[in-house]
Amino acid sequence: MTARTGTRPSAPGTVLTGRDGELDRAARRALAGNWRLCATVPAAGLYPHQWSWDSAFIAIGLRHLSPVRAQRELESLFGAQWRDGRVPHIVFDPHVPADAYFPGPAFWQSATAPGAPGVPTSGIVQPPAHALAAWATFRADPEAARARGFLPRIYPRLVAWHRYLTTRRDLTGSGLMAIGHPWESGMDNSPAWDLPLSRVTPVPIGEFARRDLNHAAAAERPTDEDYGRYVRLARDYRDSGYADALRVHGFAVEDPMCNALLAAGEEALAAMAAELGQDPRPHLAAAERVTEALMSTLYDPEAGIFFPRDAHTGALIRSYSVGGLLPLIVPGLPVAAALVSTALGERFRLREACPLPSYDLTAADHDASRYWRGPGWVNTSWLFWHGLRLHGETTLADDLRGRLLERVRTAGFREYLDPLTGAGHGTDGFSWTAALTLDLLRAA
Ligand code: 2M8
Repeated sequence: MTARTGTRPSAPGTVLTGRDGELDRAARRALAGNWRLCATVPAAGLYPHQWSWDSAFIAIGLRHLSPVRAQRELESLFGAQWRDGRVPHIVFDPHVPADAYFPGPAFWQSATAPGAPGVPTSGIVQPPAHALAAWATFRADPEAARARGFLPRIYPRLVAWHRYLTTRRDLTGSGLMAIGHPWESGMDNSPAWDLPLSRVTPVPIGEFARRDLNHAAAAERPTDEDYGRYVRLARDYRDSGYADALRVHGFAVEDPMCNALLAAGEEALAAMAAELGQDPRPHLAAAERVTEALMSTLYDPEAGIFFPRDAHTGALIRSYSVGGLLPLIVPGLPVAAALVSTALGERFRLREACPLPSYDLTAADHDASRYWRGPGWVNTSWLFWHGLRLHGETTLADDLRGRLLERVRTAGFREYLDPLTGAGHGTDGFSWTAALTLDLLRAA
C-alpha cells in the first residue's frame, strides 16, 4: 500500500435491481469491507495485505463501481514494483501486525534486497493478469483514465514487468517464462507441482509458525510438509539475493496459464500502445512469440490440453489442471476448439461442474475441498468464460456465467467451491469472487 490518497469511491456505475440487485449490493459490501486506504485485501483475516493477481481481478470488478478506484488498485500495486521490473506477489501493509501473516516482511527482508521499493514486499511474483486488467479498467471510462493520465503512468510499468518475465524468467531459452515457486503459479498446491516439489527438502515445521490455520481448516489447506517446502524455496531464493537462474530455483516450471496471461497481456499492451500513439507491433510480435512457444512446447494434441513443463528435466508434467485450459484466453489460439472439447469431457464437465474444477475430476487424488487440488475458483472460471467469448462460444459462455452467478448466490463470496455440490470452502468475503461477480452481473 504505497499511496494514501483517494479512498472515496466516485459515483457508482450501473445499479442492478431484483435478485441481481441483491447480489450486486452484497458484492459491493464485501469489497468495501476489504478496502484499505488505497487497495483491497483478498480477505480480512487470512490474507490481510495486497496480493498481486488478486488486485488484477479486483480491478476488473471495481471498474464498474468506480473506474478511478480500479485504477488506484493497480497503481498502488505497481507503486511497489522492483527496479528490475518484478511486481511482488504481496505488498505488505505496515499497519497490520507483523505476525498476522506468514511469511511476513521479516521473512522476505525486501528492505535489504537490491532494487526493492521503500514499502515492504515479498520477492516472488504471481501470474501476470495485470495488463488485461489495466486495459479493461481503461475501457470502462476512457475519459476519466485520460484525465488522470492512467495509461501514461501504468503502461511503462507493465512493459517493464513483462520484460522481467520474458527475459530474466526465461530460464531455459524456450521463449516461455518460468515460475520458481508454487506460490508464483497462483494455484499453490496443485497436484501438478507434486513431482518437482518432491525434490525439495522441507524446512521442519518446528522452524516456522503457520498463520493460515488460524483462519482456515487444515483439511482445506496445504500439508505441513508442503508448507515446509514452500518455505525452503522462498528462503533459498531470498538468500540468493532474488537472483534468477535455473541453478537458484530448486523448483522451476513453465506454466501454461502464466504464459497465456503473458501472451494475452501483450495483446492488451498493443492496444494501450496504439491508444498512446506508440507502435503496437513489438507487443503483437511478443504475443505471437509466446503463443508459438506455448504451442510447440506445452501443447499435447492427443490430450487436447496444455501441460506444464519441468524446467530442470525438460519433461511435461502430465497433470490435467484448469491452467492447461486457460490458453483459451489467447486471441487467435489455433487449438481453441480442442480445449473446449476437453473442458466438456469427463475431466472437467463444463456443462455441470461449476466453478470449473481446478483439477481433473477423474483423478484418484482429486480432492474437492483442498485448495487447488480439485475445488473450483471463480477467477479461473472467469478467465475460461472470457476465453469462450473471445472464441465465439457464446452459448457455452452464457451458460457458464449463469451457473457461476447461481453458485455465488447460494454459497456467498467464498474463496473456492466444490464444483459438483457447490458447497463453499476456504475463507468468506473473498474479494476476487465478489469483484468478478460484479463483472459477470454486467456482462449479459
Ligand atoms: C493463495 O496463496 C497465498 C500465498 O500467496 C496463501 O495461500 O497464503 C492462493 O490462492 C493465491 O492464488 C492467492 O493469490 C492468495 C491470496 O488470495 O491466496
